[in-house]
Amino acid sequence: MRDKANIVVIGTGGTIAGRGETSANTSAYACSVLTIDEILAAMPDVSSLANLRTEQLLQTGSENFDNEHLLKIGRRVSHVLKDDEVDGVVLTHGTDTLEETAYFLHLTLKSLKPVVVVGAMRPPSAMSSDAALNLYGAIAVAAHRSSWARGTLVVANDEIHTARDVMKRHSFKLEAFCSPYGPLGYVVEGQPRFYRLPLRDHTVATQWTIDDMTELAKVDIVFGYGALDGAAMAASSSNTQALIYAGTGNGNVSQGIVARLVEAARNGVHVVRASRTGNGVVVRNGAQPDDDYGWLVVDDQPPQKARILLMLAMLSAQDDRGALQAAFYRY
Ligand code: DAS
Repeated sequence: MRDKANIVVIGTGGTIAGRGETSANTSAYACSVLTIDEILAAMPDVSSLANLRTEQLLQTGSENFDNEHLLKIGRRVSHVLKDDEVDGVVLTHGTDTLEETAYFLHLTLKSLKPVVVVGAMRPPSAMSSDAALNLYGAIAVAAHRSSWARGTLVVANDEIHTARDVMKRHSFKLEAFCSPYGPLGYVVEGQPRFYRLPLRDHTVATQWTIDDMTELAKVDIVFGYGALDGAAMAASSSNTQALIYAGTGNGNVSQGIVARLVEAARNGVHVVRASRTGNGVVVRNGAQPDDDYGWLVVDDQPPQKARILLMLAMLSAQDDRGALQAAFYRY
């Protein structure tokens, strides 16, 4: 037994690595300029939580993260977790797409060790920045025995969320992250307190292993609205292998688009009805005859998480629409 856990903190940029010209710059600042070592140097108390090792994997805003970034992050985290001397990983990340990377890790890592993804809404230079406390909380969670076998976690604003559910739901407030069924727990005075657990399969219980992946399918998201026409839809998805249609309400599809999506499905493009509300389930064969059209529906996954899940499901069930549909109900 070690006296303190060995935690690797991997930096990728984002607001948590940002710097404003003045302390009043809470929303306008340069993103991804501080290294992970510079961020931690301003947090002397953190060394009481764990033995830390750092790595700078990337240095860019998460709005830029494509499939290659996901694979690169996943492979690196997986490699680090295989070291017997490592007890957990903290990944610092921009907040914009943090929920997607965290969900990708949640579904593809094969380890029971804690992995915590963390960002900040205000850079360390801003008044009332959440950067240091979020990172402190993330390290505290990663270092604690009670965080093992929980899947990938996200720490924000004193809360611990499961990567499956967490979403960024505000563009600038500190309480930007929430989960539709609530957080799993809190971080209180540098200690995690868990109150519930994710039920859906993750990490060691999934069929995907990051180490085996070289490429992910091209899956696009189309944002639905009443006046959406075929040209606008074509502009937001080209040469795609699958489409997540972020429909209104319960995954409703505007009349002018139905024939296009039916044709797409007939031509081998997977079409998934999701909801642009970001919450709730989409009922199969409810608003649309999905069986007749060859379409899929999400369970409760918002469009951006449905995209991640479908890219993975297509690795194991490329053209098997029954198996792809089952993935939405399992994960
Ligand atoms: N630039 C954004 C990002 O990297 C903002 C942030 O980190 O909050 O996601």
